[in-house]
Amino acid sequence: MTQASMKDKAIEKLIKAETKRQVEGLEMIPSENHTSADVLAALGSRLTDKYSEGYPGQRYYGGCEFVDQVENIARDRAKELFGVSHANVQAYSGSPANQAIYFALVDPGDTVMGLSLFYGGHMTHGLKVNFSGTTYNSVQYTTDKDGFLDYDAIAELALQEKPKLIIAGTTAYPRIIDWQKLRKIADSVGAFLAADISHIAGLVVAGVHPSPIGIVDVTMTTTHKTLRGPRGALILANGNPSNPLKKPERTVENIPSLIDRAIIPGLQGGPHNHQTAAIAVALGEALTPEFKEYGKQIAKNASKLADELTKRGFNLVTGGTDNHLMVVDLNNKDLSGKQGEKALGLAGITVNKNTVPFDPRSPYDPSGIRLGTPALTTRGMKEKEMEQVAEWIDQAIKNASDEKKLGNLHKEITDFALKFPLPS
Ligand code: DSN
Repeated sequence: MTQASMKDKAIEKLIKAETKRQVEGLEMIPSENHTSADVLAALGSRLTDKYSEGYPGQRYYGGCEFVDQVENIARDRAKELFGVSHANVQAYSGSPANQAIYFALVDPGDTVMGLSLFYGGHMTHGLKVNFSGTTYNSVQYTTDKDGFLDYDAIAELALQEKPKLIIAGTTAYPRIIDWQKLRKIADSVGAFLAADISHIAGLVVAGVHPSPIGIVDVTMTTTHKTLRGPRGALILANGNPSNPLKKPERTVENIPSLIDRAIIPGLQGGPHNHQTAAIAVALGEALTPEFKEYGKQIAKNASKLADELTKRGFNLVTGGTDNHLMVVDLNNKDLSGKQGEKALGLAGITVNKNTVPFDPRSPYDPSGIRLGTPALTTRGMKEKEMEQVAEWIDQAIKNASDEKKLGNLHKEITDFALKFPLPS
């Protein structure tokens, strides 16, 4: 999409440079994607000018007749897409959405349980330096030595610590999450169970990953990862219709009201209406049969890429992937994750350094890299292209200390990338 000309040349230049970087390279950070032109148009609209604290029909500002309709469309599409009776679409992004879940369901000092960031969880799942680890008594579970969730160990820890809330979700876990097993664990100690499906929401929509809806008490997802929308988040639940004006008791049935009250007045002010409109557009796109095909192709591409990397001697955490991402341990390649990220970046392949389970190295320079296929799949790449991508990753890692060779690879990759335009 061509950018409208801007008066602010300093920022315009940087927007163009970033667009060129995306177009000419391969974006393989698994939490990133390329949005449609309609999503971008909604984000760049006059809706950003409007204040509308409250919810449709219950606002604290005048002039909300159109943004009310926008938010209702976004909520209705979220409900239809995930099969729930209530959706809150106002959280500014994933971390604020998780904050709202804690705010709604537990009190400061209560025990909460989540997967450690260093084993594939998220900061907001109880990291000691995050609000979730400082406000609450956070207990963290890990994976087993091979990187798989160890449900017996999680069950034992839950019995020992008696959390009031278990937040289940991942940012660097390549396997299927067993929601039923987590439900049993939560029930064994009477805890609320929240699912953070930010990474896998698009796969859930496509039927590639089981949905937690109907099993967990509340589900959160960001809208900008495999769901391919703008930055933002959805909080989804079933239960009594929301009454955000009345403080309800903390029961599963009251979760819609508890969440709406946690967002406003609990944590946020005015919703970002341009973002809500863009979320509505993305959810409309996600409701199409083409999106389901897209979600399936993401997983097929990841599986092929994992096989091709394994053939080339790469050591994948858990030995492969069932979803959109993989974590590669670079120890056997005599490179750190930081060195791997840099070498691949110089070749035009963007990934991020990542810890591996029981990583002996620091998170600032861990042993692994994390990569995935959502953005490449959006550009129309399929299994055939994944073979080529694996070969380039191998070449870049083998030549990590040769900047000239990496520069040449970048040129080759750019010629290839230009054949797969971003959405227009
Ligand atoms: N930062 C996101 C990711 O990259 O997975 C999680 O919020």
